Amino acid sequence: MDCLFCRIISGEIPSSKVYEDEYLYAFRDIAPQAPVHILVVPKLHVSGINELDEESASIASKALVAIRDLAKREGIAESGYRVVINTGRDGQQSVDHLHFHLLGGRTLAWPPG
Ligand code: IU
Repeated sequence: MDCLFCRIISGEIPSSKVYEDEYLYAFRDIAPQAPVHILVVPKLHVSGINELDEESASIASKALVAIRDLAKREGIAESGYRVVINTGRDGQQSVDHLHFHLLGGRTLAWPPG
């Protein structure tokens, strides 16, 4: 298994876990870009949006529900937050296992760089 996030999900590499269920694993980003920076990752390995199929797309929709609940729990639901899926080279995706960034806790700039 050479996928970093698969190794984090399996517990082989430690992480700061904030949520887990049958389909998803969420942990604090090791290099946070905002006071709240959580990665929500489907346990099923899929490289990114381009590789989504029916099963993984259904799990990705569960990630949105988990993000809704995490945002509430982290106290950023009312002030606002951003959900990001970096995709491919130009999208600055660095880990080829689909993941949602949940960013909040400060006013975020727009447009992104
Ligand atoms: P990206 O969208 O693929 O660029 O996001 C990968 C994220 O994984 C990035 O924000 C990293 O800081 C984060 N990360 C991590 O949390 N733990 C790690 O061991 C490694 C990367 I490597």
